[in-house]
Amino acid sequence: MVQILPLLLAVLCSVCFADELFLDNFNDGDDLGWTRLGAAGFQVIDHEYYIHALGDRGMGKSLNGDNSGVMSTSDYSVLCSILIEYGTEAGILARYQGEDDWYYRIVLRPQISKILLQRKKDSGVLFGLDEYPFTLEFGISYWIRLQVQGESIKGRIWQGSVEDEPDLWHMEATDPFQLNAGSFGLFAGGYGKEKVSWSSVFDDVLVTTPLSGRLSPLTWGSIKTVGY
Ligand SMILES: [Ca+2]
Repeated sequence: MVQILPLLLAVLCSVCFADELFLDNFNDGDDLGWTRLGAAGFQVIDHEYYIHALGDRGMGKSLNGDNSGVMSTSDYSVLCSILIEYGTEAGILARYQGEDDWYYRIVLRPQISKILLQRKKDSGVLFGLDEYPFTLEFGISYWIRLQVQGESIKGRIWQGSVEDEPDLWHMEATDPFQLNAGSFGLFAGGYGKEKVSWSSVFDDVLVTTPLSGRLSPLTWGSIKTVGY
């Protein structure tokens, strides 16, 4: 038992660490470095990032990465806060390379009280990987995390403080169709038969190496103390 304890401590310490790769809390008042796509409005207001309709329907996404807008590694974990003011969907994505390539995304769908884990091509195809029933309210802020690690794609959502992140993954899939790093991104949109305006608000975008095991207090501290 005496010999096991140091080994156990070493293992615990190794699994509760994640390296920060990218951080933007929009407190500098702009979205410089982000690549805007879609017919949408993109504005930083009061240190938060708004992606909203210019007319109705449509969709906007904003992409970034730790190496000139592209991720330096294909294994990473994207965290941000998200609030849907109105509209039909919003979320985060990973491994985006262009409209003809697969990427992964988490979609919040308030009207059907679900969050969805999907593989998608903007040129048209969509493949559902997993889903999780979750009642979403307009005007309420949530935390979402999308993690891509090899063929493992995982996601979760929670309300409250960032420190309240559950250990449980709400959605999981094994999928081999897009293993390139690509870019991560934020998106919002308004689809459906009815023409609706839409707007979502993002903040505290933090990309780290994949989490394994318990979460690092260092991760949460960096959101609060590092000013970008
Ligand atoms: Ca902020």
